[in-house]
Amino acid sequence: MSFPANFLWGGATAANQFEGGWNEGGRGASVADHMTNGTNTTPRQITRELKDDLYYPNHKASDFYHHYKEDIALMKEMGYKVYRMSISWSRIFPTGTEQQPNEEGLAFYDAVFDELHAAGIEPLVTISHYENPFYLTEHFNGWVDRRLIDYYLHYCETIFNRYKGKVHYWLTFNEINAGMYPFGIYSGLGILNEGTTNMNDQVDIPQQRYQALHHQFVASAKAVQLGHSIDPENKIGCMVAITPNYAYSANPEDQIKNQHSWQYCNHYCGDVQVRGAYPAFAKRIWAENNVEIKMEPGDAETLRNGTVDFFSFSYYMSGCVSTDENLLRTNGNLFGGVKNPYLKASDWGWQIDPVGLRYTLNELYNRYQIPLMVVENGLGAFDKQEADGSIHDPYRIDYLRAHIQQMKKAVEEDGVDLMGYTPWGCIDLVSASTGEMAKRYGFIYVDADDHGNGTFKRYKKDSFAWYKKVIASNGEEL
Ligand code: BGP
Repeated sequence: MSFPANFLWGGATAANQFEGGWNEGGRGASVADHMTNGTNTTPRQITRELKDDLYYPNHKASDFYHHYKEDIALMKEMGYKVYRMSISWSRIFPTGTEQQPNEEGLAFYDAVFDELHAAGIEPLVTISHYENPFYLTEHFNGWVDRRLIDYYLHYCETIFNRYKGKVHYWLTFNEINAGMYPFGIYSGLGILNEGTTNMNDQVDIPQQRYQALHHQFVASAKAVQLGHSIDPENKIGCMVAITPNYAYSANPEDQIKNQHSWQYCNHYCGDVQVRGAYPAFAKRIWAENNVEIKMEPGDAETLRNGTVDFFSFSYYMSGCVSTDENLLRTNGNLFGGVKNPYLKASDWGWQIDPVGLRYTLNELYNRYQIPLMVVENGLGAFDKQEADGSIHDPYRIDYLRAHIQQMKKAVEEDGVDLMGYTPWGCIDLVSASTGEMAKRYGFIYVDADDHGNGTFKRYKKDSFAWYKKVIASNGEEL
């Protein structure tokens, strides 16, 4: 017994970080188009107006817009069964508010899906991956405004109808729990308050944020119902960024703090989307943050009737929680925490923990008992291209191998129902948190630097042949 025969091996990207062509084919600007490049120590700036002397890396990104045929051919060569990608909302509705969709945008994704199917690859589409049309931020302050539910549903209806039969797997919102953190515009909420100038230090109003998240829950639940009614074959999932936290010590105060961190970081959103109602502990979180959610009549019923078919999540690292304020801290995906003395970290300070993935799979499966999918995982690292064009990335192979081994234990020994695995940034792309190209995740190297210089040519890294072997052996040869 190993991975099921129909296990969905593949890779993942998002339009805003990968696609480029930001002002081509009638596309409108997205929130990501208003963020400059940064580094691990210099935050990305957010500018309402685009400035000539600043560089906005998501504009060209990895230029999938002009390279999709060769990129899909490379995915086929690796043996992908699935490709997780997102549709750029502003390519379909440039401001997000139009009645009529942009036909050129729709046609682009038709071409991509046709190319994928010809290659035997099933698309898995994230409907909203940190890329609201910027207009919705400027004029509505993003999801704070309840009207976004209808704009989003009109977008969903358009793509569900158009791609019926071509797309069967959908995710409503990427890392929906990013909205639990003061990330405003960087999360899918698209909130940009006066006074915010950079990504790491945004003007945060918790009341707005929790209300905006509620609107996304309602929108997601309605989208699930709509998607099922348009095509009963559709499988629609949620997507949560999971960081399993450990208590630093056996001190019960550390343990309870850790339990609360799980509820806050990992379960608040998933519980609503899988179980169809806010969990009991939500009351404590609202009280602690001094917020009150305004629910409209019918919202509770909508949430109840729009639960997801499967649970997908990103997993990069684990965290550590302590009541001792003096312990060393470290960075992380969405948020950092206490440094765990048992783990090594990536060059960006994210603590590498393959066993944490098995732990997570067990926690989630025991909690929800619906199929799971790991739709992001990987190592952001500096890669060096040799004079002959090759890229030797044994560190990436080690990282992925160790995580797949733990997934395997979760499936084989613990009985977890796992649908598939799509490592993040399978072809190099722009980092969401830092805007760098230098933070690379791919099996395929893209010749571009942090300032958009380069040929954008694709090169296979050593991990390319390794992953091809993994897929061909269904995870037996690691
Ligand atoms: C997740 C996002 C992705 C992706 C990834 C890696 O939070 O869903 O969009 O970027 O993290 O993060 P980064 O690009 O910051 O290394």
